[in-house]
Amino acid sequence: MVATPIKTGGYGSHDEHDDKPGFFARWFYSTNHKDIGTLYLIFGIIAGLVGGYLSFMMRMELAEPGIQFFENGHQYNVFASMHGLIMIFFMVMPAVIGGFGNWFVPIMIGAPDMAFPRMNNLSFWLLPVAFICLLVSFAVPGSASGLGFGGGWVMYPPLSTTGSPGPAFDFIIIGLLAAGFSSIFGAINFITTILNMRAPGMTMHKMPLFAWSVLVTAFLLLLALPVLAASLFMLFTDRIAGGTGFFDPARGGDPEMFQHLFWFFGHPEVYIMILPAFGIVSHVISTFSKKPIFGYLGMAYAMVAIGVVGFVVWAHHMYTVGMDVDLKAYFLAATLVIAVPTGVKIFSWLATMWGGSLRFTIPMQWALAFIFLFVVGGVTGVMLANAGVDVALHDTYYVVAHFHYVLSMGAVFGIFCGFYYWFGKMSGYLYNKYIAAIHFWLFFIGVNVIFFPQHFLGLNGMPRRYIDYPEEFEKWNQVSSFGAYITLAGVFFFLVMLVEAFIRKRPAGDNQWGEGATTLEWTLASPPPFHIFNTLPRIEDNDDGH
Ligand code: HAS
Ligand code: CU
Repeated sequence: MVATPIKTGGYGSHDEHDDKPGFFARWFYSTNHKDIGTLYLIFGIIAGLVGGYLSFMMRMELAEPGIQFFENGHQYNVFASMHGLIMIFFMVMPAVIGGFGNWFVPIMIGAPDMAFPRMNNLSFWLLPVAFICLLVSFAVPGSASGLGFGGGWVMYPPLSTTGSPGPAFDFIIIGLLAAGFSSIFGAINFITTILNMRAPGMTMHKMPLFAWSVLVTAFLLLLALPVLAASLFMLFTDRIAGGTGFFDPARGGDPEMFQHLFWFFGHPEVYIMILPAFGIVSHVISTFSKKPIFGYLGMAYAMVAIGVVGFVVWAHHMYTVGMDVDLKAYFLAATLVIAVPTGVKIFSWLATMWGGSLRFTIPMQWALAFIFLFVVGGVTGVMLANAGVDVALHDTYYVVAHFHYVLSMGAVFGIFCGFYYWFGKMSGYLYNKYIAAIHFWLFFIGVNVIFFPQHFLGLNGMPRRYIDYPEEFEKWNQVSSFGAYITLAGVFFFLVMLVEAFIRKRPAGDNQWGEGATTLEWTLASPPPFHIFNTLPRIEDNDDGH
């Protein structure tokens, strides 16, 4: 008699003959850093499509003066607010930290997995819950003007207290608290893993720069997110019946305090989004220059410096609240200081390429575009840091242009750079480089056409967060909206690239980036522990005559 396999309970459908988990167990109970990383990336892509849809609708609306198809200004503001929150908390952060961080930090430092694999699972699964809360908020009453919360991603009171009495904002509070705890748990996990689980020989000063970037980011998360959680909770107690009045001047509170609390989180948050991209770009630049990264230690400590100084510059977002001129002078000076370590990074990337044998592969194109566009966004940041200038530019499209150059073209280009660089490693397949090139060029042209004209709009005084504008702003708005269509086509080709690669299933092999590069990609940013690699790569010139 042949024994029929018995399905045991517990973790579900284990096959009798190997311990490969079934689909549900593999993806829902997962404690494997690679599987969790994959989940984060898929989640980030989905959230990115939702956030992208919201932005596309806004650009359609702003393509000409007058109100096109939104019900009213409130609905537009709901789209703007949710676009910001979704892109930040559900697209960029999950992709760079949860996705690439989970996938590659343990591998790079020679650890078997993350330190707390089950907490890792919790970190991920809090996110879909949080995301659902945000989506629900679209559909429930916000203010007298309609459904949803339209007070901006910065959630300033009184727009987020008496201005939005409906449950829409409560859902956002719950959602962001969940997302915040997800990040805090993730940060604890990364810090513990990196500090305690490095392979023998992998000293801090040998650690690949991507791991360094995630370590610094994790400290920023650990110190900044609790402040966001606290301020959200204070909003919550202000809102509920007989509220606390923390931010209500009529009850002795101070709405400006919310801004301080928010930006104490909010400014480090922008570096949370960009530092992992710095790490990714460092690997890609050195791999495709066939040279070790220039100034390895300087690169690592520049990130540490950005992280530290990033905590003491927050009020450059608040120059117009009427702060004391001495205080403005301090925040101005402190903010400018950040351009120094950032410059160290930019010039080290250039020095890495200098004299290298460059290969303009798809990830390298994203990396080069990253450097160029991030510098554009960086220098407009330096202009905004000047308190006197910012009084004119605050809350105009100039600020929108600035932060999209560092985010839509900084953080997002960093994400695509890493995605194409590691795609073969993660999926095992090769992508079609022609489709990928179309994706890159449509995206590169598209985002520049969207956001470059917004500098002009801002300098001419067009305020942000409005559904309508006077006719004088029409020309550049039309151009900007046209850029959104180009970018949308780029997104389409990204999806085509994914589908094609997974249908064709061309094996990537061990050597996707050519002779030496497979080992180079792990080691150029630092010397590796000998037992992870059989041979150390020889650094040599390309054979194609360069
Ligand atoms: Fe920013 C607003 C200043 C970097 C994201 N930023 C925002 C907002 C976001 C954001 C999302 O001081 C809007 C939030 C909102 O909704 O209201 N930002 C800076 C400065 C830097 C900077 C000085 N930002 C970022 C990064 C972000 C980001 C990175 C996300 C990824 N930002 C501001 C200010 C505001 C602001 C004001 C408030 C505006 C307002 O009114 O609301 C720096 O970290 C940038 C450093 C990088 C560089 C480029 C490379 C450096 C080189 C070295 C030489 C450069 C020199 C400078 C000597 C500087 C190559 C030359 C100066 C020239 C002008 C040519
Ligand atoms: Cu800032």
